[in-house]
Amino acid sequence: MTNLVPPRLLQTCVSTADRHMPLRNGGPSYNDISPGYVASSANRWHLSMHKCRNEPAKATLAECERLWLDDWIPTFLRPGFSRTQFQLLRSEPGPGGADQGFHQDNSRRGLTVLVPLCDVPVERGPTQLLLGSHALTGAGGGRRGRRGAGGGAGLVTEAFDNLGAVLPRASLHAPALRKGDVLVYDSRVLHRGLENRDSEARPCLVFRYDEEGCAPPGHGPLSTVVFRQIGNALALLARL
Ligand SMILES: O=C(O)CCC(=O)C(=O)O
Repeated sequence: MTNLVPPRLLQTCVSTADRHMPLRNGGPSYNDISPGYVASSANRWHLSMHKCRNEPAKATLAECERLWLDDWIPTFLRPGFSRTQFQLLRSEPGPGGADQGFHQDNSRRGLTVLVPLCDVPVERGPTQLLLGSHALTGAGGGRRGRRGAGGGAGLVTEAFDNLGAVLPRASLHAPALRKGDVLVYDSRVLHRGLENRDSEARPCLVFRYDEEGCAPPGHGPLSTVVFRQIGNALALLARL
């Protein structure tokens, strides 16, 4: 959605986030500033706001949430859903950077809401989405059945069963975003953060919502590897 976050609220979010992580390059290391940053891979840093004890900071950042939480998240998710993730994510440019691996945020229905705290042109490594791939899993909806439980072989079988239907429809998109835009996607959509080839970092807020009984990510080591490869294959075919 374009231009959803009003400039004043966005500016408050930016300055609050800036106190927890430097939004520009060249600052001291994250752990000097805010213990709790976790590097998920080279040049990608996450700070869970669920663990952050600074309540005013959390409240300010969560103010954004009112823009989507009451009105339309309930039109997609069943009652009883909850926010399961709230984090600051920063992907940096520089040596060692690479595209993230394709993954689902949850193998069952959920929503991911990403709020860029800066403009994200293509060279700054936006989120790349394989549209249509949500149909690989969770088509029956609801809690995990036996097949989807634990993210093991059952989930892989489910994905392969659905691959024939997904293949002709899958398409690859990495939309450039403007500060103030909000990117929302079904948590089952295979996606990844692209390498940041710019000179500036890409900071964003990530909010995730999941239905009751569908705790994320619903994947284990086996399905994580298989789904990454399915993503690579679908992306390759989508480019043809
Ligand atoms: O970097 C992005 O845009 C996507 C982030 C993501 O999917 C993740 O960290 O799990």
